[in-house]
Amino acid sequence: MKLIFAIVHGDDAPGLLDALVRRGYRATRINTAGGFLKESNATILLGVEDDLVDDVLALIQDNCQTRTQFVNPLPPVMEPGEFYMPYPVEVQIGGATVFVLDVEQVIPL
Ligand code: 2BA
Repeated sequence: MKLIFAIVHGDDAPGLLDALVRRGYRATRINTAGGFLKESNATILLGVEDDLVDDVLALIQDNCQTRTQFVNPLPPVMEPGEFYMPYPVEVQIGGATVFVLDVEQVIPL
C-alpha cells in the first residue's frame, strides 16, 4: 500500500476530491500553506493499493492546473537617500507536488 500526499492549489482541491470520491477513493484534505508564497493551498492524503497509484496520479494531473504568479521580492536593506523599485518575479506553481510513500501498516481502530 502507498500513501500519496498531493499538495495542490486550493481552487483545484474541490474538483480533485470530487473526482477521487466518484472513483471510489478515500481521501483526506488538509488546509495547508506554502512556505515560499505563504498562500493557502491544500494537501490531499490518500491511502491506496500499489496498482492504483498511476490511476490516482492521472486524476491529479487531470484536475490540477499549472499557474504562474508574480511575487514581490523583499527589498534589500536601504540606506537613507537610496531609492529601490522592486520588480515582481514570476514563479510557476505546479499543477501538483506529489509524494508517494510506502505504508507499513494500516490500523483502523
Ligand atoms: P510554496 O512554497 O508557496 O511555493 C510556490 C511556488 O514558488 C513553487 O511552486 C515554486 O515555483 C516557487 N518556489 C518555491 N520555493 C522557491 C524558492 N526557494 N525559490 C524560488 N522559487 C520558489 P511549486 O514547486 O509547484 O510548489 C507548490 C507548493 O507545493 C509549495 O508552495 C509548497 O507548499 C509545496 N511544495 C513544493 N515542493 C515541496 C517540497 N519539496 N516539500 C514540501 N512541500 C513542497
